Amino acid sequence: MRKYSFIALAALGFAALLNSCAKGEKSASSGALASNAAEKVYVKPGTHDDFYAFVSGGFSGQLSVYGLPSGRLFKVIPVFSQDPEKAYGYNEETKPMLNTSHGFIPWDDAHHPDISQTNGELDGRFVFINGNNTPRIAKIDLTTFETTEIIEIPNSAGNHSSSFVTENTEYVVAGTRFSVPVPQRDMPINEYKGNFKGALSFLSVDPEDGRMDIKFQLMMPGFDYDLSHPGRGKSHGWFFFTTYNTEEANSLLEVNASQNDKDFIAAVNWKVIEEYVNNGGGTKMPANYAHNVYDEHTHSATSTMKKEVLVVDPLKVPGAVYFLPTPKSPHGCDVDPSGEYIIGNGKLSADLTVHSFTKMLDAIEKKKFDGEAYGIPILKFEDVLAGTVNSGGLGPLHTEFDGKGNAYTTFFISSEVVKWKLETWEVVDRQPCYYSVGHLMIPGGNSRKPFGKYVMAMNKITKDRYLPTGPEVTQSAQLYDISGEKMELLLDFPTIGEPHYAAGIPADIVKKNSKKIFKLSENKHPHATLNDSEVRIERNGKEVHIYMTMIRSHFNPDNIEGVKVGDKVYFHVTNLEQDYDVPHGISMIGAQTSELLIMPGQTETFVWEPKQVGVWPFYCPDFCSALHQEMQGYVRVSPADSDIELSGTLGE
Ligand code: RUQ
Ligand code: CUA
Repeated sequence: MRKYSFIALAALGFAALLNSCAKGEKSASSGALASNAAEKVYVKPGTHDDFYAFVSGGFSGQLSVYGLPSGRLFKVIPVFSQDPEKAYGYNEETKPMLNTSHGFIPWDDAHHPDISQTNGELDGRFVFINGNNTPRIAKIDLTTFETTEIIEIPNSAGNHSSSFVTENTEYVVAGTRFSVPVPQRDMPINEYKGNFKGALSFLSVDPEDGRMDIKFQLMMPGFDYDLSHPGRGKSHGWFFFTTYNTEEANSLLEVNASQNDKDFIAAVNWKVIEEYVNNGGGTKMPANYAHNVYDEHTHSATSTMKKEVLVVDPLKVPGAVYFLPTPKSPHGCDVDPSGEYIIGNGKLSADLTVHSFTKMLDAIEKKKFDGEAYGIPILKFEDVLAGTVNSGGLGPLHTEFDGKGNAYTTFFISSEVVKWKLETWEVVDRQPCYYSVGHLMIPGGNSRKPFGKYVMAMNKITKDRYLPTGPEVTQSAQLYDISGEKMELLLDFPTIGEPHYAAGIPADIVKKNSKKIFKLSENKHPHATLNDSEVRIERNGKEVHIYMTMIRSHFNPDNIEGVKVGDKVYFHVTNLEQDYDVPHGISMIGAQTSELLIMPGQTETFVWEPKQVGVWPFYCPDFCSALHQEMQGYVRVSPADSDIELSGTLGE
């Protein structure tokens, strides 16, 4: 029976989508005409946007940086994927960033960026983001906008309920989507039920330098853990995770994981577990995972394999975990700025379920349980329910808050953003999205202090919204003004990859800390060439190391002889410039790595393995000065048995 109702719901949803597309077209154009939408997103040439938006790239594995309200793209920060533009993952310095227990993995699926917080407010120091595919959490430093740390998550798979930070960035949290055998082993898949486990990982973040470490993993029943958010204010100390597939099906999940009328939101009291762990609780379990750290002074990354992780059994910590029944395979799990309301969006439902933190504590205190799952107490739905939003939409996914008592929920199937009021649960506005919206973002929307001026919707499908580009068309974001009673669509702009979540922050918090150059005096790269007197070329068997400098508009040296076929040539190149925005690049014909783009004061290395005898040019690929085209040089490559001596010259 259940199966039929699910299919009916999906069909209904499809009809609703078609409907809303047709309706929406009209209201959007009249909306734009009726106001000064263009003016509201116009950022005059030479002036700055009010907000940064860090938008996940989904299957591009990267994070892009946009300005709001203009929707202008400033930078794509390489995180989990190699990037030839910046040589990330290609040069010798950053290759270790992509090391994992599965070897060098130069791709991932990046979903949920979240900005570091102090006292529940955005502090603009770091952005964290998860890699789903080969479970990893990355940290991006917002002084350099570079990825400076990646830690692999063992015992995890499809790292999706990640990476969300607690109120003082005590933890960045990573929950497994797929449950797996822990430890991994060869076993029949159909013995999933009762045997697989779901690890929820709490990564501590050092308050001084931001260094991450897996503090503990909570070993939960074998459900799918979809999304999560921290408690804040009164609920600080708790973390909430949506689950689906509490049926523990292992095949045809679209039917078999939609059997239960309610799945759970898992409420985890991390403070109690932290105390338990600090007092010696938990079990050290053998593991194998990479911890990769980029050092700004050596301009280089190191990768360390870790061999142990601390595992906590929830049943051993009284008061650590409770289940809140939540209808219809909930996806988004969002907490309002006060910390009182926990919203579970049942993606097969039309209504939103809002749980009350106060009621939850009360029910726990009175031990009003409705059974248990694998020993974890289940609270009674009615006892924790704060209210239901009868939305009239279909397929609710994610909710954000404006800090003025309103919440905004996306509906995938009916393709719209719905505005509703906290506490009265009444729907007050709705606007169509083009089309099939997933996440939405209000700057600071996952904090105690949202900046409720704009909401950005991230859409899965664009169809006819842009010029066609063959079968694959862009995905996109849409910006709405939410400063008034009614939301107003202002702008469409294309995104890179599939935008899942985004994190926004007032520009002023970040831009004052943005680094302009790397100081040469602080360059501790082991192969740096800090002035022209250190320029040299050394041979070590078949390895040749060229210690080279660059400054407007030449390389030193620019003529190199004595390299032989079969050599492995390392170019260690230092940019001696100390002015803002004067990078230089170097690219070598036939090099199998990418070019390098080197910032002022920085050193980078690439490897070239010449295969053919000849005189081969290299050049600077970044138009750095009026004489940029003159910034070039040659390497003479002689036969393997040649006895030409290594030499490098400039101006001779
Ligand atoms: S998901 S469209 Cu990967 Cu955050 Cu909800
Ligand atoms: Cu340096 Cu062009």
